[in-house]
Amino acid sequence: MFRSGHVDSFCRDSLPPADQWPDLRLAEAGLAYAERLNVVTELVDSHIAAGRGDRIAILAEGIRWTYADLAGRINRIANVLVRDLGLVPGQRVLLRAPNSPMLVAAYFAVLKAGGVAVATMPMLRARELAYPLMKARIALALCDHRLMEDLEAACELAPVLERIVTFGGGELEGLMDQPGYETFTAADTAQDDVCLIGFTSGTTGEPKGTLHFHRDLLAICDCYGARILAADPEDRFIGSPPLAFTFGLGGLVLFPFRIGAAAILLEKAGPPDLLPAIAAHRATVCFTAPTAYRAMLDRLGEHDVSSLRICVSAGEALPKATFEAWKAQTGIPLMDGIGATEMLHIFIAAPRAAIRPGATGLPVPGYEARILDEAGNPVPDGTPGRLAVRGPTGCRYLADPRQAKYVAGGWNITGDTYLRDAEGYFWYQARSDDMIISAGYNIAGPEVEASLLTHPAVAECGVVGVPDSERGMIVRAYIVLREGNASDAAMTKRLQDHVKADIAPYKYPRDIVYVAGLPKTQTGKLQRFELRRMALADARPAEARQAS
Ligand code: 3UK
Repeated sequence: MFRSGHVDSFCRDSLPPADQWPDLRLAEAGLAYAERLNVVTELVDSHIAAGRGDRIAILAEGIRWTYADLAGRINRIANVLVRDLGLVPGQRVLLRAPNSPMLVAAYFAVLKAGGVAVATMPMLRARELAYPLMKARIALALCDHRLMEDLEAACELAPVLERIVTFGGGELEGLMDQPGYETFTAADTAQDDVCLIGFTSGTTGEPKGTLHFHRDLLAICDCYGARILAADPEDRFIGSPPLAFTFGLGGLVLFPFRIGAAAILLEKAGPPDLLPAIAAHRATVCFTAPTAYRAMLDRLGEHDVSSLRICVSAGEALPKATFEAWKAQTGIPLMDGIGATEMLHIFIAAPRAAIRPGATGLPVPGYEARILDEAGNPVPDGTPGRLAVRGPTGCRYLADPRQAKYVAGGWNITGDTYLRDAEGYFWYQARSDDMIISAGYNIAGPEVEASLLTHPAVAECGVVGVPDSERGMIVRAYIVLREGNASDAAMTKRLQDHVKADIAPYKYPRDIVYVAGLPKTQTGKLQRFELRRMALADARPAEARQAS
């Protein structure tokens, strides 16, 4: 490790023990960064130094900031952080706001001052905010003035938080306006100083804080960004993931800034908001989840999305049916990619010219991936097993024993079951703990979901195993029907026959439950554990009946 520029050593002291680190392979990935590195110098100030200060950096409702405008705001906020709020390098700052220009300026000001950004999902409530506050020992927060209530309530639960400064309502803006605040010298941080803590959405157990270095933010731009996405400076990036989710941070901010392109930031970015925003801003690159692409399909006709040229899907498996429908209606092949908070961004995806519909893709150049059996040995191609990856980024949890579960022998074990085909493409099967074992067969819930989604009556679905006295487990599908379809026995029969004709018949859902909506995480992922819980709750009376 290099000499740290941090004065507050909390993050460095909270890194995992050396023998639990993943291999971080920069040279092998063809990457080399200076020892002293502040990511904001590279992503923002470099454009001004190169005479590109007049290019558009950020577009939002009624806002148009050039790189020079953005750099000015960052400097002013960095001065407030250091001079008025006493921030020292290494100190954590909580950020709480919808995606907006001020959130980006505040985020980058924290990094430029050598602080560590901890962005949080706008929807989090007091109890959920208290956890990162305590875990990351956060004394200072910058918060959108409209979202103060829950953060104030979190203070009661997390007494470490000493100071909240609001923005959007004049408080931070007033402090920024002081004379002498227009310039700020970037903190002299090392390339391997921590600059952000990304908390996982915590589908099981407490959220995990993932530590990432200044250089990691560049590494994802220089691997996935340059080698797979291959956008250009004229592109305008848009999408839905919150910047607190590293999918959003990379896709909506880091990738465009690395190449001097524009970021379009939307405070509301559900499918009904995204389509008109694409049209209004003539967006060219879109980052969102498969569910959002599916939801947009139904309304594509009402908006002009002809400006789009690159569409990235991540967060959940992209079913072939969604790929095909989007291609048919827009002409654009959706670029699937698997990423993880632990890895910071996408590590398996395919370049546009080499997409195999239904497969996630190939390891992003700079990353390696392989499939292991339960004992940790590589399996032959075509055999499902645990996905292991390594590259320039990797998992370093903030003081967490679960580190030993995610990293083994220098490889990151993502918790996904995958298979690699003879041509080296990686095919998603399921989360490793979501495999359904029914009458001795291994059934991957997502494969049954992908099949159901090819039926025109199905809008959304989630498939889980339900305990069954005869088969151990049976496959149950929770289905949201498209408008105008009746949820009756005839529909159930039609859907079951459809799956039986489409994939191996033993995989068909023996049980179908119609619902109005599916439980989702704040990052938009289906909560299969919640479906399993619902299934168990229904199953109990039946078992009780059998017992009596
Ligand atoms: C699942 C996928 C199949 C997979 C993320 C892009 O999703 C992101 O990070 P999370 O930590 O979740 C990681 C887990 O999500 N997953 C993500 N993408 C895919 N499964 N196909 C995909 N294309 O289980 C993975 O282990 O929330 C995605 C960039 C940054 C991210 N943080």
